[in-house]
Amino acid sequence: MVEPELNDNPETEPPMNATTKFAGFTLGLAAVFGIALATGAVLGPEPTDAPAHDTHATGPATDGGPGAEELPGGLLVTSDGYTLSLDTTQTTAGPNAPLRFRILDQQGAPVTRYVRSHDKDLHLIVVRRDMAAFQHVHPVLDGSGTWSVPLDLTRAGDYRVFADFTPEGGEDLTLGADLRVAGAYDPRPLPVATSAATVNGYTVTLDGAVTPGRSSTVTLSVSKDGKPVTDLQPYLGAYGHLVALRAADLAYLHVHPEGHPGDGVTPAGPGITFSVTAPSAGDYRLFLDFQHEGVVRTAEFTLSVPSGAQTAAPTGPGATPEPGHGH
Ligand SMILES: [Cu+2]
Repeated sequence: MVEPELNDNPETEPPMNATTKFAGFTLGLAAVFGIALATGAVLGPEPTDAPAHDTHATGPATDGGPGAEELPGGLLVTSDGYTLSLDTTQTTAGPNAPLRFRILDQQGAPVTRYVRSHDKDLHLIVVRRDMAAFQHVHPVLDGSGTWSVPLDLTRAGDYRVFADFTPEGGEDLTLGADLRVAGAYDPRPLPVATSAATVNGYTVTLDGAVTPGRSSTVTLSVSKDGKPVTDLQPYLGAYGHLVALRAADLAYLHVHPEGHPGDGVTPAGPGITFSVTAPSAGDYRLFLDFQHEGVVRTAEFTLSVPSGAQTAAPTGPGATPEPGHGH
């Protein structure tokens, strides 16, 4: 049993120094905060209908409406008995930061057997929470069930790590976990919604109508130097791989390419078509990986999904971006 030092006892009068001044300041804040909490308790919302409120807050959705639908992917670190376990949840900024993690089963044992999907056993998406940094990488699995991959974490900030996989004998899952990257963080606002994006001399345009809660079709068309690209190369079993995240909470959407290379009907560009289900209205960030001339590039879009059915990207006379508006 260790006797606490005198200075740890708030009842005593220790010599005044920076530490105790700070402690006093903290206590003062706590007192103010405590008052605020007490006031909030008194003035809290709906003080008279507590029973109905409690039932609503904790009960399952039973009306069959949108609330009853399955939760989007990526919001949970544990789902269906599987857990995404990062070896470390905090690291320092750097261009070659090693990430190690495991997928644990219900017994806490690392999963070593997976069902391959889109050419890989596991897809790892790493996104800064403001969407200003994106990586889609494929870690390597060792015999003990530990995945590892180097990440480019040059830019500090809070990141979300998504593991998209199917355990042997299970359903496909996307689990998400937070990764904090220490350093100076300069969060960026979400770019405005556009129907065209440029990357390394390529222009990608977005067309389609996205309806909240329903599978919707979007087509991304690739051109270079003003000419449609018709010789896209297969990447991950398709002519493109699309990741879509809800801006407000980074919900990870289900996206499937339509058709696949070699099926006799799916062209190698310029259009790549996907089925997307947006769980709600709101802003989404889309990241399209496509391969051409041996290089994988990523085109990024902001997509605003309105309430009800409307076109995601304007078509007709209004579709041409106004001169002087960004890219
Ligand atoms: Cu992947």
